[in-house]
Amino acid sequence: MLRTGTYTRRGFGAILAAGLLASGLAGCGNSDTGGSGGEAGSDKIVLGFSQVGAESGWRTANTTSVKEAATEAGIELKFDDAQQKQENQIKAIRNFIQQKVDVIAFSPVVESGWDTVLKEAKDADIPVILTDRAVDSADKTLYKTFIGSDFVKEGRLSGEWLVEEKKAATGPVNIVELQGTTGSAPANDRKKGFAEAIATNPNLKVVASQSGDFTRAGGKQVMEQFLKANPKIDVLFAHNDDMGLGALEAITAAGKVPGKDITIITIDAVKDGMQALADGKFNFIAECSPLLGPQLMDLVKKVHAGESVPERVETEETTFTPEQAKAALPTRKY
Ligand code: GZL
Repeated sequence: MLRTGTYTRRGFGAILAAGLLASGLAGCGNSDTGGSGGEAGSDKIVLGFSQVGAESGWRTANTTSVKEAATEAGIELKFDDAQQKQENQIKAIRNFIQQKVDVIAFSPVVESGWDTVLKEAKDADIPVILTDRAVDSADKTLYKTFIGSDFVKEGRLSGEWLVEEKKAATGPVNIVELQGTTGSAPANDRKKGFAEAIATNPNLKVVASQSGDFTRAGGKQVMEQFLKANPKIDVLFAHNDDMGLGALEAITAAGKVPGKDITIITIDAVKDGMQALADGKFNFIAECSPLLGPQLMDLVKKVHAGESVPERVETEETTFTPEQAKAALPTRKY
């Protein structure tokens, strides 16, 4: 069953269109990108958006940003929550094609397996924008642009901070790693960037690495296993705040002090993560901004108008220590 919500009353538009057609007053309706052009008589762009799910604080903030920006931009949004299942995203994209939306945007839950459905969108002359996560398709003509973060850099910044933090260590520093969703671009790339950075210090060793699927529950469950199997854990590197927050429960239940007995590094910088950092339970966060909505809507308008857009639009990001988190929290948008 498809979880699709339309953020304007399309049914009302159909009745209006029938009335206008009967009276010969109907507007043009169809856009020049093979789309429906929104409600009859309006030149609203119709955007079909397939979201990964609602697995983390980051995702919730990203969904809010997309919905608010669509309203602000006067774009009719058809939104689908795929509950972290690729088959649901593929169904949603096919549904958008059938409805002849003007533009499709989506955050691919995993990197692979998109070529067929993206070819169907291309054949239907509906442009596609990748947001947040990337795909590994060799054919770059299957989408117009990508907007999001450099995940390798986020992993590298996390590793570089740890190298500096542990440079005085004379013996092994055992690291456990909570990976994001298996096969997803952020999980693959953050792991890569972190591993490259810590390779400069042979004392730093990842002794266990497993997916917690970007959720708090997953982070807690896998951290419990790590603690049982590894007598000496010095560092936790979690690919997002939510898995780190779940791991906090397991660490304290095991009688250890997070931020002191175990150094904790995470990525995202959502409010709950920043609070844990300010409280000294986390030690470092690399930011990954979910506020992609406004830039996405600008790209949607340009792509719909047939204007050229950059191949890749990267978001500005930074990193935080506990002191920086305390200063940033009062004005944090997400
Ligand atoms: C990153 C995004 C990741 C976040 C997680 O851009 O895809 O997915 O880091 C989220 O919190 O679940």
